[in-house]
Amino acid sequence: MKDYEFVRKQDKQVYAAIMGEEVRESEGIELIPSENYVSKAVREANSSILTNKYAEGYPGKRYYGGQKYTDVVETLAIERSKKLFGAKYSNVQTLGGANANIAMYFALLNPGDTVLGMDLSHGGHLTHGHPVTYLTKIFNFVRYKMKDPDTGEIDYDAMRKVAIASKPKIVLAGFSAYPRELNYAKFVSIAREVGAYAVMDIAHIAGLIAGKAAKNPFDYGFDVMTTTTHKTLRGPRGGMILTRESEEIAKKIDKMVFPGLQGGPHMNNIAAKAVAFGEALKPSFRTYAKQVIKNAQAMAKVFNDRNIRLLTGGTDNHLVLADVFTSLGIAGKEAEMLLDNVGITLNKNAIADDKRGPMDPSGIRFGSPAITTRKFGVKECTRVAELMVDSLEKRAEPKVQKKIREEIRTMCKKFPIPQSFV
Ligand code: DSN
Repeated sequence: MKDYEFVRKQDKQVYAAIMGEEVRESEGIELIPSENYVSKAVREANSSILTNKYAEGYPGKRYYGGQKYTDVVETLAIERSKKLFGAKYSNVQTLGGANANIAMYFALLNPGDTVLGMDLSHGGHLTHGHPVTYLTKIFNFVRYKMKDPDTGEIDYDAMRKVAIASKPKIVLAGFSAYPRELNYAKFVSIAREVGAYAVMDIAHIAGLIAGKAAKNPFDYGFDVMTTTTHKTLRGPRGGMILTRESEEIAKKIDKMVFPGLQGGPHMNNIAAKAVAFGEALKPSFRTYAKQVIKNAQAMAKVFNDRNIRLLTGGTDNHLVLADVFTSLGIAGKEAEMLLDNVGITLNKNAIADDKRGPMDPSGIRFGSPAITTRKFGVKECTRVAELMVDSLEKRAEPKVQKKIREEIRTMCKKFPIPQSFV
């Protein structure tokens, strides 16, 4: 039976959209740093019959009968994730990264409590306290920043002063647009000094941590880590909350996820998480994680060599943030569109203290997780970055753009999306 055979016969409109996405993903270069390609095994588990089952509760403690197999898959996901991250407890039921952060806040805080998190234009995430979120009506968010956006070092002295003055209950590390590794020991020491929990949102770099290519915040004493499962970790769309060792914290988190905030867990998705975590435990995943960083650094080098300003000067992880407005006079939105036209997908992004608005920022954000899954190495990533800069610099030359589009199509054909990683 061919893939999507039943959808094809039954619903032509949905089938056409799925097929369109298949072509888009295989003929273009995916550089959005929060995206990746999952294995066929993950997709099969995700579309499995387990979607039919209600399983409120946790393994061995469900509200409804018929849980023989749901308990198997959830226990596998829990045990594998604990092993991957060195955690004593894991909750694999959160539906996404935002949900994981919301559950973590509600588990650890009372209304009115303070969270010290990364300034959003310096790389933090919406759920770290952006005024558009409902969270800011309930909790008080205060900020730390980079000392210098050209080196990326966090201003730990200022951060400590804010912590002492505002007495946060959570010191939150983590980001969605920050290319450097943090000084985890400093975070933990500030959290301990003010009696706060040290929490890290590892969504972007979870795969790098699991693949031992980046430091593990738990090794420095962080109490809790929240994450998505679909970015560098290369699992299905979803979230997870890991607790290093406190049973008291883990119990609060479990109770908050269910029944506090969610209903029946998506057991098909949890089965797919278990499969992905099984893949991440294999030695080949460590090779992948290291290559992700090498590839991002190769792309950053091209931008540096061509004198395009990079926030923090380069990257230690999977993503690069370029100030294309200052260097090339192109707004991030226009750069995103120009590159989309040649078959490269990335996103516009605010840069630190961006003078332009958030909907029309100065920067672009791109990264290597998806193309590394596709087996691009340093040579190919260097070429992709050269083509990006060429395309932006020669934006008024349609013939050049056409040639770049053709070269990208040829590269994509040479590196088909793999079905299996083990
Ligand atoms: N949308 C994700 C990202 O691209 O970083 C974060 O939620």
